[in-house]
Amino acid sequence: MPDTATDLLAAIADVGADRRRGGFSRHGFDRAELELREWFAAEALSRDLAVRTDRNGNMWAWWGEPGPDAVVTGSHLDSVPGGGAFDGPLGVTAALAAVDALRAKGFRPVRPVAVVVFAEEEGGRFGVPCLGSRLLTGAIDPDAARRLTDPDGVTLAEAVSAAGLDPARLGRDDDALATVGRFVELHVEQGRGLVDLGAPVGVAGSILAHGRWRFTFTGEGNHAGATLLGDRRDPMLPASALVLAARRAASQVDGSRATVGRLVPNPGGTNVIASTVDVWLDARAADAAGTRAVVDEITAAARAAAAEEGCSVTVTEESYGDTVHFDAGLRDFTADALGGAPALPTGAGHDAGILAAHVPTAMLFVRNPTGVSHAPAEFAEAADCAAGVVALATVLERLAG
Ligand code: HGY
Ligand code: MN
Ligand code: MN
Repeated sequence: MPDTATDLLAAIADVGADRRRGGFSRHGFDRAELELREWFAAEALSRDLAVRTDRNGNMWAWWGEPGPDAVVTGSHLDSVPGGGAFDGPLGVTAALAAVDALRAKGFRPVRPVAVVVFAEEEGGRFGVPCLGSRLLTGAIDPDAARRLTDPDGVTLAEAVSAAGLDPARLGRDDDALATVGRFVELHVEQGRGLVDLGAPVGVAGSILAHGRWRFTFTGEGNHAGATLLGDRRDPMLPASALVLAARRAASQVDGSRATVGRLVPNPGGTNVIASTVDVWLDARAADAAGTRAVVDEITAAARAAAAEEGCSVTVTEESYGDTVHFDAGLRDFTADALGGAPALPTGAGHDAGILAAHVPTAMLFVRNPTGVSHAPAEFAEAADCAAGVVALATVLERLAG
């Protein structure tokens, strides 16, 4: 009996387990993710899928000769810090299980089929989400990408070089892109839409516009006990004002979200007034205008708070992507193939959102009982994962048959 998607997830349940945070910390080209790459290559080879790693570190497992008009599925294996077990890996394991299911029924594709694993989808190490698919499609400047650094100061160029890739070759890969006829990504739902609809599987309609902005507040490092309040220029104050402004600004734009999940004081001593504080803002809305309005409001509040405390502030847009509307034809074809699966919007970004600008792209969602994601509690029932595999196999058979 071939492994189910859930069995395959169980096989990697120890890789990158984060004892301190809980959940998993698996980031682009780090030890845990490299171990997952080896696991994926072995699983693919055991299915006689030919594995190739492209110039940007994305892995492609081919059923048939790589060629134009391929039907590509897959997702990512990296996680957010302390992330769940399903976000990314479920799309990869379901793709492998779907290949098994199609083979078991004697299906022979007339188009090439590939299972892809995109690099650094979460941006958990180098800060830019969907880095592998952005590089593949030319959605990020390769020189800027090479200079991206992780929290330890390691550049992407150094990391990919250590992983056996040539950093000079990072960048748009027209040859790889030309093989993709359609892309279908299966993903655990990050929300409760399917729970509320009582459906195990759905399709994606759209992705919110979203981006990331880095604010650096600079004040004066000093002694927590010896420095009078009137003599302080404490960057923690405008940083705190930004956190509160994020919630306030987002509450004023319907359907938008603004989050600060990462705030790093330097040097970070308990009895030390910080000299600088870095704050990363994640902002999302139904469209570009909404996202910009939220970010502008937050930026104005941050600048005012910095001035009041005698601090300076710099703002850098680290990534941005407009609203994604998935190909209506492929969305409806997929929904129909599944007997009328519901179409859902999502606030979560995906590599499918990047590919959608280049090839007809669709997403399948698998029910998440709590809707929780980017946290150890993220979950999907085995029966719903199995329903997702059946759905994906059905869609792949229709597209590649
Ligand atoms: O951040 C996101 O929406 C995705 O999980 N990378
Ligand atoms: Mn994610
Ligand atoms: Mn994901």
